[in-house]
Amino acid sequence: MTTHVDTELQELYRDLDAVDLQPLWTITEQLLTPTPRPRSVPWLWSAATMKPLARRAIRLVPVERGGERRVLSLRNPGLGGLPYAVGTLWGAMQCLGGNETAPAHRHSPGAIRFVLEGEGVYTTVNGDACDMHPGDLVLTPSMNWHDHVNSGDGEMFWFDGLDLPMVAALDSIFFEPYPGPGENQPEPAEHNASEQAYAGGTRYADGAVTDALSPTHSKLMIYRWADTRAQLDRLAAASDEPLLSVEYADPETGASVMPTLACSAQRIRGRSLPVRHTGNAVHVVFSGHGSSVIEGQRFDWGPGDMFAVPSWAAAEHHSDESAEVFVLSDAPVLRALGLYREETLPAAQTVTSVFTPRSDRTEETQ
Ligand code: GTQ
Ligand code: FE2
Repeated sequence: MTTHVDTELQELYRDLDAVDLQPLWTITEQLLTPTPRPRSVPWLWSAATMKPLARRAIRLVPVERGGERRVLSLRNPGLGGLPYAVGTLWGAMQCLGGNETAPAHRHSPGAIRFVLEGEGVYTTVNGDACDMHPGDLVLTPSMNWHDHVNSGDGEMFWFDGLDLPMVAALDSIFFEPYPGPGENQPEPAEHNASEQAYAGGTRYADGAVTDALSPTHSKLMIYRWADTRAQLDRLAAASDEPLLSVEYADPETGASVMPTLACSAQRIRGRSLPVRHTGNAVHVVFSGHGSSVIEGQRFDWGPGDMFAVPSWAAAEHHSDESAEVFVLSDAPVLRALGLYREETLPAAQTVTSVFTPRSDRTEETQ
């Protein structure tokens, strides 16, 4: 039996809807969840899948003004088609063939590059040409001009991470092509000027940087793998922990490398306990093989593989070798806003499924 009140209530909902008003009480439980419900899902993109496709792109797609970059973005299937690795982070594989250049531009999103394979590329960051070698981290902070030049004959592959989804959510995207003359910045006589300026400074924090938000970015534009590895070696010699971590730090302030982005390197030699924390992360395997259990799903990985760990997902990592993994996260933003939370779970997760990476056509037809 429909009462008078029911009819009136239906009329109320209809009239609210017609004037663009939404009653909270019908959506409270969707909005105010007990714990974070990221839309992105744990996911892995394997090097075996990405590299043949990147090579086909090198053959078929020139790098030109307009398209700007030959970049394959990690598109998390949970994000409804958005080209983001996780809700707050862009992650991608970028490649250049021999003697190719990617034109200079600048934009409000900040970016980092972690080099995977190849030699010969330098990224010029506001006039400072930074020579890139495998394992190096290069910063191209917000509104800094940057172009990539492959001065060698071989192809090169690296991981790109950007805060683009965060800057887009804040409706603050700006982009400018380099005004010239020429599509690239002039090549300076001396390369690696920032590296020389900050040589010997403190460039890493054991564990994680915990300072409040720094409104600026590191002026050191390149962190060398030899230095990163030496930091991991030092920690490894002093501890029995299965997972060791160093965070790349601004040599002037000790803060994260950028206001929005934290970069860390991990050494895994055993099995870590599961940890969950707020904030999203993308992991990039540099060396060694291992596996990670994320919310009960096992992801097996090796060099060049990239995987997404969404906010509050329980993640534990394992390697029987001495594996090295680069991690990009949005942790500085969570810390600055008082939203960072972390907990270690007491026991290993039960593995309920094993992730099978999607393979590319080249592999399937082989
Ligand atoms: O290399 O400048 O993956 O502007 C996305 C946007 C790389 C870059 C990306 C970019 C770049
Ligand atoms: Fe860019």
